[in-house]
Amino acid sequence: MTIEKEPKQKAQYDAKTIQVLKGLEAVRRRPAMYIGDVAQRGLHHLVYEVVDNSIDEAMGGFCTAIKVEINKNDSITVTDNGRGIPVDMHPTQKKSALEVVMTMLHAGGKFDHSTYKVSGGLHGVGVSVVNALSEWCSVEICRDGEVYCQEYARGKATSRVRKIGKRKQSGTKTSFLADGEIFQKVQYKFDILASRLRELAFLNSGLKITLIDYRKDKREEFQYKGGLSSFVEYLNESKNVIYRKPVYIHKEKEGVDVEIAIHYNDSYVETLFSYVNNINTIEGGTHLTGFRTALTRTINNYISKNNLLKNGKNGKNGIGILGDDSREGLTAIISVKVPNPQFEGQTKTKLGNSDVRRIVETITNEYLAEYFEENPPTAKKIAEKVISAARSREAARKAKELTRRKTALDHAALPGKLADCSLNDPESCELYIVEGDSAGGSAKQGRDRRFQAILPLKGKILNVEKARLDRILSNDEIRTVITALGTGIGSEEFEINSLRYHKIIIMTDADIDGAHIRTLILTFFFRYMKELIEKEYIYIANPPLYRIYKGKKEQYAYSDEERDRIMAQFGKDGISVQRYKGLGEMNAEQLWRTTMDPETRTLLRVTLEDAKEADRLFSVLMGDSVEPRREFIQENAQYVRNLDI
Ligand code: 0RA
Repeated sequence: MTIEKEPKQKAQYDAKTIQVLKGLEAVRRRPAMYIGDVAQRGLHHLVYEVVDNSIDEAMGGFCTAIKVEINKNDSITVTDNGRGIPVDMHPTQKKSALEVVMTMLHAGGKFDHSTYKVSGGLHGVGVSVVNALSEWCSVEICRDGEVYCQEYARGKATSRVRKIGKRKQSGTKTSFLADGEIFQKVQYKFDILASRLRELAFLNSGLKITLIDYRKDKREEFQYKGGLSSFVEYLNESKNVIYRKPVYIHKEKEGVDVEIAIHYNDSYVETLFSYVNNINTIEGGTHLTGFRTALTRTINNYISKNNLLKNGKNGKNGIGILGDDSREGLTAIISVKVPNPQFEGQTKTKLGNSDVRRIVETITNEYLAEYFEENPPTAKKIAEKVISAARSREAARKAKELTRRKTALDHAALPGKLADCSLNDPESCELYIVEGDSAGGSAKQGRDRRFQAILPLKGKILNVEKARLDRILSNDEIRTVITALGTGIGSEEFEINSLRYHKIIIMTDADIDGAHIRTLILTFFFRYMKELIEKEYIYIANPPLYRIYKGKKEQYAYSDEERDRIMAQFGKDGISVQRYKGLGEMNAEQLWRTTMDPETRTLLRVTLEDAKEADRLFSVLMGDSVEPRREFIQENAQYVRNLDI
């Protein structure tokens, strides 16, 4: 998860306003159409686009190593040892194939013989898009013992394809500098690139991916012989698994390659990620449906066959096993490679191919049933875990009923501590979740009561990482939050359309306790109301750290650098600096002016850049295992202090 500044306006584009333009001009005119945005996300997307081409080559079995270098000036170099982009004359374009791939929109696919090429969506727009959005770009290709190269500027070739030497090893090396005229800021984040490259290494077992950062002499190598098994082990690092080795399935059927790794742990959360052709299918789709159906069915069959539910048959007299029960404490990855994926959904990350559902379902059913027969101790542990989940679901249902009654939308049901706003339209309404009654009091006084609601939280909220839903719902602070939001909770009940505010702003002190409370609240949203984060409704308030004043002059600083700059401006004599240790030190008027006034405040927006890393991070920070947490905090001392998750 990353936190970035709230954008002042969202990029808008609609099909009618798009001019049909020749070549790459269109890309430069409307970059967001091709790479999503021109902020951090889009910038990193350029790297993925280039790497994806090398990954395609690896999936075809022609490439075993990829190197990604962040150079000192934030240009990027991607090198692979594949066959090299063809350089011979293109039959119709009268240019070398290389030049066509690099300078013409969507030319990439035409050459590509690799089976699992991705079509549509954000990925697969082609390396020409990267070229168009780069100040300069250069490609070096080794094929048939020769080295060829060509250079470009803002999408246009600035040289011919020429031979520059001899080398035996084939491959492609692409370098580019993202265009400062297009991107807000050309500065890569090592961790963002690292987590995508790590993921690609998990998804393509054996492939070696190296990331080198020359700006700070950092280097990391990702290579996993275990593929998805390594992936789930990585995700489970700070959890207690209930059997030793992940259940691993890898089969091909009707041209669809299906790979699955399953490892249960003793927690109560489900961590299930799905991929199609290396793309994270955030919205799921047929592959995920097939897997879920088969998992529940196989476990259910095993339980009935072995008569493990003592109180009668499933669904009769006793409890039945539902899908949710079979996924409590489950960490699993499903990755399919499909020749012609149909992507659907709002973000084009939902697989639509209906045959894939049947294929995944059949493979999972067959393999799992066999696995359970051959590994009774593991099967029994999984069954017991699932049965216990079903039993406590019953308890949770009762607790939930209580909350639901309280969630009814009439005002009387809203928590007494909530100072609601007068407007009703969720889109213009904001909820401030504030640490402590005293800051809550200032916020209530200082706010614009038309559209700002204040909910003070006293003390710490429950660590949801260590509790089941029924216990979570018996926690007063959490119940208050759920009721104020109006959405309800749980897979059946959560209803985003009932959300009463489209900005939910967490406002805590800038100290360790504040960071802890913020993490607890974020963990709760991440585990139980993920859609709030996906829809980017969650924000973090950014209160000032210092007040600098001299005579009548006064300014607020939000970082040490800003403090120093203001102090230099004011001059040395008679200057005073107040360091804010908590929100409570500001009066209502100051709090409004520095932190709550939409005209002047900066909010930090929480985005789900990377659900896998966020998942791991929350487990590490909030889970039981001490060792990974200690390691993590040592490695990321700075990171944890600011809690930039
Ligand atoms: C199409 C055909 C061939 C290679 C490639 C694409 C290719 C593209 C990229 C992009 C980055 N690295 C790459 N490596 C290979 C080769 C066809 C042949 O040699 O027969």
